[in-house]
Amino acid sequence: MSMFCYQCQETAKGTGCTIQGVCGKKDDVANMQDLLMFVLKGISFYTKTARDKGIEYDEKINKFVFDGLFATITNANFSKQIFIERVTSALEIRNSLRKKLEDAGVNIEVLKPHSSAIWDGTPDTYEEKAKLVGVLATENEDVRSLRELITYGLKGLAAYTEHAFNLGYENKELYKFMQDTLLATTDNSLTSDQLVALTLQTGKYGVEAMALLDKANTSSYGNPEITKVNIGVKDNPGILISGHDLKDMEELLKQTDGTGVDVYTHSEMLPANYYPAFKKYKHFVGNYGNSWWKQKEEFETFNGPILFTTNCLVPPKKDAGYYNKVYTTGAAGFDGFPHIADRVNGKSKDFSQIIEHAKKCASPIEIEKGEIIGGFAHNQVIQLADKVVDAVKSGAIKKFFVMAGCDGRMKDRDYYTEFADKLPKDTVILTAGCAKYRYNKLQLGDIGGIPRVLDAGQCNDSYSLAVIALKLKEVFQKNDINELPIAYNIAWYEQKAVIVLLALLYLGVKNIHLGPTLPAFLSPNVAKVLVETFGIAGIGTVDEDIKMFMN
Ligand code: SF4
Ligand code: SF3
Repeated sequence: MSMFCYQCQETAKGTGCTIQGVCGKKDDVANMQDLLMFVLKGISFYTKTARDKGIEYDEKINKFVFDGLFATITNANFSKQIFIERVTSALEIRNSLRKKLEDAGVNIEVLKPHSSAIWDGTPDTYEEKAKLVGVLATENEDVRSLRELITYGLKGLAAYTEHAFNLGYENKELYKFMQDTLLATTDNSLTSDQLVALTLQTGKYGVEAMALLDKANTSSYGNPEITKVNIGVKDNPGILISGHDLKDMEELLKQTDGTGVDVYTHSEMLPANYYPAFKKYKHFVGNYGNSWWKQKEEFETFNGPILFTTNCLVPPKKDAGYYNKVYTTGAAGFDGFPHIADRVNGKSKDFSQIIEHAKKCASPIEIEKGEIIGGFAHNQVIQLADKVVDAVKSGAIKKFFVMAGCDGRMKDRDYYTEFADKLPKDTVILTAGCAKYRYNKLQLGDIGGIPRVLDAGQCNDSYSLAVIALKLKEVFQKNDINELPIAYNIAWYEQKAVIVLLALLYLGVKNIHLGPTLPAFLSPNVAKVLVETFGIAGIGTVDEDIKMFMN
């Protein structure tokens, strides 16, 4: 075994990647990510101590911690170099914070710091140390399971926190929670019950992070509105933007305006098409392609350069035609790909390099034609509330199915296409995240003008689905969200889906079905707790599941 990672749904053999990631992450990168996680815990020890003692520290440290967590999520960053640099910076930050506390008279030794707060090394020693501090360093499988469940929730939380931060929205409680909780994962005195409670707390902060990001997005770019998104192409060369960061989207649209270069969204960036502030750009053509795992074919035909603002990046083959056309920015990274630097002093990122590159490329080859409809975030749906409520009261809509989450490359996800297709015609799918690509191009029709697939947006816009559910609870005067005619059949892949799941659990949603497989990081005992306390279940066959849900 040269690495160990089981944080995503596609982990090898459903147990863990031990030689190389199914995602393409090499062992050395996986190990550097583990080491970064370790040192972030060390930093968190000192930030917590500083807060406890009322000693102020540089705000940039908060950002460093959530940035670091974000960079380790599945398919975001494959750059060994970036992780080595981050570990080095993390050690410097940690050590200077320690010095600051000592200078203020704090006796660190009596606080019995965890080894992550003490260990020091140089890049030539990182590899060796990394192998000792990974996931398997926690021997008890139930404790490990709960610690990792919490940690993956924190990674998702960090991603949403970062997007909100980029738009100038902060909630300092989130920083404190992330750091205190990272540190709590090193605390051997915590009982399983306490860790379960911390899992739900993570869900609580997940709700807050999603609410913050919702506020950041809608205040900056307006409320998403019903939109027919073009999936065909135009004649100009284009840039394809992928990932989740809307600030990058805004700056790219501004900088490409009038250059003769068009902009297309890819995968999780599709919902950018729903925002009023982006729609006004004539060179914003629409969406190209499908969810992340089809990128190897779709990037070839796109012809122009591709910008990754976050996950999901699939490492391309060296001989891929688009190999020299991929750019990363923010949390995304890949050794050898140009990385567009962060904003400095409030100035925009500089996308000129990728724009110049696009000008030299051919225009995209059309792979699809037509439109898909979306933009059903909470504000829009609540405007349609009367119509929706009438449809429920008249029996025209029997049930809603929340099918939010992620897509993935495994064949067993055909389940979701078949499930959507076979659902009775008096049901409506509420979706968010890239899971939608499994059914958003099926012709599922509408119910009295309400489309049968309502896409709220990106995975974080699952928040909208929760707001809609809470609104329905109010309208139908129910005491419990679980009394509504809403079923939850969620697809997960990476750690943002973990925070969405924990957020739903925190909101009291029961009987969530999670697929296509349950997480490998749930030990049998932890899975049992989730089943018994929250009614979590996996999926079966499409026919049996539809029957079960409709009863
Ligand atoms: Fe394996 Fe998933 Fe980890 Fe990649 S992120 S190494 S596929 S478990
Ligand atoms: Fe998709 Fe990667 Fe999760 Fe934001 S783009 S949902 S998998």
